[in-house]
Amino acid sequence: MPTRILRKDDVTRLKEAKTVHTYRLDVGKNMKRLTAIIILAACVAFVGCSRTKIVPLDEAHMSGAAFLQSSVTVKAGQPVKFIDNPDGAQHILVVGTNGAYAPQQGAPDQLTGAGLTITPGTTDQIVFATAGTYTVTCTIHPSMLLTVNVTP
Ligand SMILES: [Cu+2]
Repeated sequence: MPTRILRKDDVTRLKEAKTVHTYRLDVGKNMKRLTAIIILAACVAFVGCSRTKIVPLDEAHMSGAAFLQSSVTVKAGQPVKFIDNPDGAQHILVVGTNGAYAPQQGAPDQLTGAGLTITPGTTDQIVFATAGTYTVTCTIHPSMLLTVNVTP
């Protein structure tokens, strides 16, 4: 193998080359880390998006000016859980449609007349004693409608 005496320039160039080489290695490591982070983030995002929240049939969640479910189903004598999410608004629930109370045979007393006032972060359990189909609305937010199916 031929040899030659290195001049000062050559030494500098070699040092620079080594530095560049080391730098490339670091980029390689960082790319692996970055790739791992991206894959991890993608997994987290995927799991987050694909996770389906299973809500029991007897729970009616409210957020903002809406029921998050269109219907609930309970057996006669079992309570419906009206759950006002902490990020929600105050609601006044009555039996009826479009924000107006409409008397209905068998409807729970709490949902008649002035209605049930429910505040964010609270849950009210209302027993439907009589089988039937009821519609619950909110006098503050007339677009809120919930069908309550009460089975015998
Ligand atoms: Cu409301």
